[in-house]
Amino acid sequence: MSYTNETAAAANDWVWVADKENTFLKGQVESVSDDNKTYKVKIPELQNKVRSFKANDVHRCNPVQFDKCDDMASLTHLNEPSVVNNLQLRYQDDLIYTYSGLFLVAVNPYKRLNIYNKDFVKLYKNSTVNLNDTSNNSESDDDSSHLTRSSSVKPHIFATSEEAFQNLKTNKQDQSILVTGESGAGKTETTKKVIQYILQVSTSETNKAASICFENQILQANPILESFGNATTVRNLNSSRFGKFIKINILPASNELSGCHVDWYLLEKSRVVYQDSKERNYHVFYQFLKGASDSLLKEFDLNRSIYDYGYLKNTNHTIPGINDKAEFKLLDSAFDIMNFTDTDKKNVFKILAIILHLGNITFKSSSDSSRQAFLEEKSNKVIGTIAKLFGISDTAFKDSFMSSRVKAGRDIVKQQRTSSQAKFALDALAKSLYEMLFQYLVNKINDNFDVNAVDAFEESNSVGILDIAGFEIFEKNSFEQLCINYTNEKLQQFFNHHMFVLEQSEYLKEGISWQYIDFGQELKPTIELIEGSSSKKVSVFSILNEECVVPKGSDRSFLEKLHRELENKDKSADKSKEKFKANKIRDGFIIKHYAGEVDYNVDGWLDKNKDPLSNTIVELLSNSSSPFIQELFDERALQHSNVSDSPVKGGRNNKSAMFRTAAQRHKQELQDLMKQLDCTQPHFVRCILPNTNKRPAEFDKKLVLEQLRCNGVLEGIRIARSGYPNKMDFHTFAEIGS
Ligand code: AOV
Ligand code: MG
Repeated sequence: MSYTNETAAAANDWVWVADKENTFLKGQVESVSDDNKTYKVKIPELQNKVRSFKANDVHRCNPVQFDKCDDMASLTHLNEPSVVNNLQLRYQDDLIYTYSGLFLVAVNPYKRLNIYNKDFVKLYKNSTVNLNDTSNNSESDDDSSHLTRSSSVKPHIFATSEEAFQNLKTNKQDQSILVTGESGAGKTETTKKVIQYILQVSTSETNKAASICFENQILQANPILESFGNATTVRNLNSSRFGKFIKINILPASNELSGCHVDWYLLEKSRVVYQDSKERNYHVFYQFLKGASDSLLKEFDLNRSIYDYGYLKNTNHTIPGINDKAEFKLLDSAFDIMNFTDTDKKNVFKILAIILHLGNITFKSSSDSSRQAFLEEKSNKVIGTIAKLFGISDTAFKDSFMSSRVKAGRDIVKQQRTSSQAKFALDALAKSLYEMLFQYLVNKINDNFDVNAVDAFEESNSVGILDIAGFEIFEKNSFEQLCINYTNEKLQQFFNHHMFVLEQSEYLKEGISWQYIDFGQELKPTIELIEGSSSKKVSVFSILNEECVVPKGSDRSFLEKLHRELENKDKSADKSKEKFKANKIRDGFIIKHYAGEVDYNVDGWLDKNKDPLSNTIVELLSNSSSPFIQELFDERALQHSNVSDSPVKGGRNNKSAMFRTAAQRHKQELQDLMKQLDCTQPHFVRCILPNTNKRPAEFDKKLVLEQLRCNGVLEGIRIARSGYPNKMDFHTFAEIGS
């Protein structure tokens, strides 16, 4: 990538040159061709060999005084190799935090650093400076102060947290800290550090006991969320399989914590029934089986052996450094601190038990062409156990997944399912149950925060911390990747727009006339391609939703329709069509995202988008004799009327308008999130994975460079460089000049 405003190198200059093996190497320019298009460069690391390079692959090195600089925006020569090199030099010295203009870049150290203790909190507390004090802004009609990090303290997540905290207090404005990065890059750890810092600086002196109690509850939400929402993956032993936005409310005048709220997004529910080899199911299943008392397990007809459960037995269940039994104790005490009663806890464990049993119902197929499902002998006992735990009859439960009701003319007839259909119905139930349980837990946590929230005369403001997976480009990309990449596209748009507003206001302050481009607009066509808009009705989501309701809709018909409706055959002026490409060879389509082209494969999208629970099962469970199960499914019944296997009867279940597909739900949740973020002053943290071996002191330049491209750091530099490259207020400039 070449950057505007980057000065060209001349003979004798030190430069970075592209190199396949090393990503880039340092060299000295021997000569430049007359047309400035080719460079001959001598490379010490290659025994002083002289090689030719195209101008685009040659970038100037920075003078040595910029080595390990705190803010990469201050580099004289701002280019990809210089940015990566600076991060690498700092990483070698355990300087894991670096600024890049508005971003705080955090490279995962993969080792415990002694930089988060109380002394560091003290160091960063009150360390911000008021930007408005240093500039002559008397003409500005903006009377709010902007407190920013001080250059006297080193880059740190505490500095970013402090900046947010002080701006909240001074401007009485909500703040947000947006943490993104790939899996294993350190988002969740970073989020915990922000919360730790905010809680430590916001504890009230006047009401200390209550404040400490509330602080403890906020901290204890985490073990619950991690037990149920995290799992061991190849990339991260403690990978969050959901996104979250935690808002901590603070009273600006008294520093007092006044409330907390958790929102969650995109829980990976497929993990409940299927995990790749070397990965695990959600932590809580192992914690529960290893840590629960004998009597509790007996009550739910469970034993301790992980190998006895279909949804767990193929997983690698002992993970170095993770003690499930001890974690169960922590979970249990977190439940107590969050005011879960014994009955609440039992209800939660009951759902886990039901899910484990659901994975043990197995089938045989009839040998004729109907492939009709038959229960294996041992499954009858399991069905009895589940039905008892659910508080419904055995036969009704069995019926709900062994057969479906279909319309035949005017009649509804019962049709036996095949083994794979029956298994699908059970897996769908297990996945939905788990998601409902997760929702229940988050609701309980939030209710508890509400009850304990401080009733104050003064209005509170919040610091919201977003911990959400970054952009993903895998070998095979599915619906989940589209949702996460769409989210990141929106967040990048938010960043670009924010940068535009800030930059614009700088120019206005200085009275500079400048047509600054809103780079947020650049992302609009891709976003519209995915979610549609009032002027663009046909989008990937709209076509997907439509195929989920039309009779005989399938992944294939969805793909054909996508190709038909979105491909830019007529080369129309519709900009969003430029972002779409059909990929007929790989049964998919390509979207040009800001971070790169992603090839999506549509296998299973209709199932992933629909609510897979049948109405029969929802109706059955909403009439359970267990009040807890009834309550869980009552809510669901209200939202449910997807004609998946039978038309919904009248009565309380008939609220068809409320049913939403996964795409509709995510779009709405994201819109709500963006609305909230729009009202905040944002702070941006980009976490970087230094290597894929989870090892300290190992810095893979290529891997880091790819992430900088995907996570908007380099995009941020590009935007910054399209404005004025150096900024100095007029008075300082005049002083230097005189
Ligand atoms: P993630 O949240 O970005 O991945 P985590 O925050 O879980 O990644 O970090 C992964 C692991 O890296 C942690 O378990 C720690 O071992 C280590 N780590 C990260 N940050 C630090 C730090 N500041 N100090 C020490 N160790 C750290 V994912 O949730 O998978 O997208 O879905
Ligand atoms: Mg995480």
